[in-house]
Amino acid sequence: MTDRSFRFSHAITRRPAASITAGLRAVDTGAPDLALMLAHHADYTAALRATGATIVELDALEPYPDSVFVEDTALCLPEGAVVMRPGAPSRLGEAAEMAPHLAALYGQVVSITGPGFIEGGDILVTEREILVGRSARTDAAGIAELIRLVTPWGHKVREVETPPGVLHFKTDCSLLDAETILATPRLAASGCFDGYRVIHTGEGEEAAANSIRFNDLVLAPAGFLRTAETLDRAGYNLRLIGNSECAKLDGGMSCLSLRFTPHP
Ligand code: CIR
Repeated sequence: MTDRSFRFSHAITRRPAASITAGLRAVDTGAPDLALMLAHHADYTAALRATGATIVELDALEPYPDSVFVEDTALCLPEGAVVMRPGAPSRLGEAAEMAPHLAALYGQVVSITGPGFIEGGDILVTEREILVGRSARTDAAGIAELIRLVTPWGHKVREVETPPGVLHFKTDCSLLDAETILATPRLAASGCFDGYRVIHTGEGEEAAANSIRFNDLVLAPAGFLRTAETLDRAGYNLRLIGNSECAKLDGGMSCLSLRFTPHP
């Protein structure tokens, strides 16, 4: 068993833009505080860097309010990067902005050209497969194009459902290690993780499901005590990161980075 699904040499992040106040959100819970978001973002980036990985921090991109959520722009596999085609019209252009940064680090960069749509937040890569959730942002045509692109690289894609009303598949789950997934009970109930070990988020703590395993750390949003205790007891090296401002825009730990180890 290798552990390529959570060992990373690189991550790309992008500083939040001042235009974040115009970012997309399902429910308006108030304007994000940019200064606090920048502080949380700096903690997040420092935690990734502390694992020894190279962190590429991109400048803020004002024309795209949601551009801090870089995960949605690409799928980064060891063999190459796939530039996504975001299903949110205001985010479509973010993918092209990311492409040159991936080309600087990868030998192979390919793109979803459409007509389908797909966002990185709907994609969970495990040791054995790539799970892709259909959602309001990711459709069957987008997934079909992804399958055509990554099958020649030896990857197996499984199409699953994102629970209704949930933004992205990974809003409700994350990979903790080669065999273990942190998931909300509502997503795990669908059976999509049968064959994996599943750890449930604590009662009323669905928002803790969007965490990330990055090398020896698990980065989880602060403020979810039951889930944090469970992860701690299970032996994960937990780092809690403030997420109050990104949460106002339906963002969490995974959205804030692209994580990868390009094959030489
Ligand atoms: C959006 O609605 O697209 C952003 N406000 C949040 C994106 C979060 N991304 C993610 O979960 N991968």
